[in-house]
Amino acid sequence: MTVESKKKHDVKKIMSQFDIPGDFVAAAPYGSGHINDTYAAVTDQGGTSVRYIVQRINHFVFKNPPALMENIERVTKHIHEKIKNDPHSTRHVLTLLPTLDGKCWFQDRDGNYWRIYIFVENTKSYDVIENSEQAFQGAKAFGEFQKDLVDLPGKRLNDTIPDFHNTPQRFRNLEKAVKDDVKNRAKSVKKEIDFIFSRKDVTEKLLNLSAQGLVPERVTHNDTKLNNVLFDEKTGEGRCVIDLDTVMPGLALYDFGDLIRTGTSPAAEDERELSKVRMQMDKYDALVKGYLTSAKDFLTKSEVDNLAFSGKLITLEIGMRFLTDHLSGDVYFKIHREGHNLDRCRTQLRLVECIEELEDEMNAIAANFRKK
Ligand code: ADP
Ligand code: GN1
Ligand code: MG
Repeated sequence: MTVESKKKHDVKKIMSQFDIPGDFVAAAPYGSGHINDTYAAVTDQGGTSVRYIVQRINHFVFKNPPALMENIERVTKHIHEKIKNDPHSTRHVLTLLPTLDGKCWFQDRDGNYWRIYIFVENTKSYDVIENSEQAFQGAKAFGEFQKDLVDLPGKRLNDTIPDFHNTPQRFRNLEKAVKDDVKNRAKSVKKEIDFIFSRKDVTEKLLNLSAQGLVPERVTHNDTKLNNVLFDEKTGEGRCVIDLDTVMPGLALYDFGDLIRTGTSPAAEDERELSKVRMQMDKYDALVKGYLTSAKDFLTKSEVDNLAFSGKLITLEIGMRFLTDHLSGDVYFKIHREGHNLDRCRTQLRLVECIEELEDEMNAIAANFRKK
């Protein structure tokens, strides 16, 4: 957790730099993201309350916020253009508010970068999935998001975090954290370290397929945990994909893998009772169905063949990242208690085991959908 993230921010002053009508009423921290500082801010616009999402971009994590905002501006404009005749378009894709001088971000005197989005009202996001329909809708929304970006014109998007899903690199980062052991914690997590180190081959498979040209680079979201999609409160439809900081060149399977990681177990990411972590096959089935509903026309055979594997890969990768952060003294992910990153790591590793137990069955489900 960075020191800046503990500071209180003057959201009213930040908002005064943006072209927003009405009067500021109040602002409060919002959501359960691990990275940015997010506020919901209320304005009074002629007697009507209108809310906005005001976010401080974590520039410890994202080293070049203007390059990141350039990506988000291009991507959101592109999708807005596609659905411009939809009267509810601002419910389906994020909408950035301009600053007084026409930019989409503002830098304050302390060097913090800020952006403001229209608040998508009457929606919900779920940290833990409740039913198969949500799994289906969430996966369909992320598949559609990838599909919308297949024809994004212009230059390659900026890499907002280089090597973000380079799993072998994440493995090496863990090896280094174990070696450095700055907090003297490695001894107490030997079991977790051994679990990961014995799965080195898993970390290399996707990049090998990519090097062979079997899985292509695409524009992907790269952080598709299910609380990064907003569901319509009334219809349950999952339509507005949020948290676009990591939208950049990537592999489609990174996105599907994170859907498996976050959409199949009934346990919270930081659950301490590991027996609650389970692979629920009905949710997995719904994820495959939802994702392929949107994505089957552009995916290659190798991508579809590796849908189940991607869940094991990404769950192991995020487990490695939580363990690396635990060993490094909790410098990256926001934590809310001692050992929080270790608890998060343990749920991931348990889910990897569950996937390994059911991998053949999971592969059969994906293969079955491919035939349809
Ligand atoms: P982080 O990178 O920290 O996860 P997010 O962009 O995901 O930040 O935002 C944190 C939370 O704020 C989300 O999980 C969601 O609940 C809420 N949120 C973000 N953007 C919007 C929006 N435009 N409308 C409504 N809620 C939003
Ligand atoms: C972070 O930003 P948020 O909370 O949606 C992280 C993801 C991890 C996730 C684990 C930029 O996502 O990569 O998978 O936590 N985002 C970044 O919950 O590192
Ligand atoms: Mg988020």
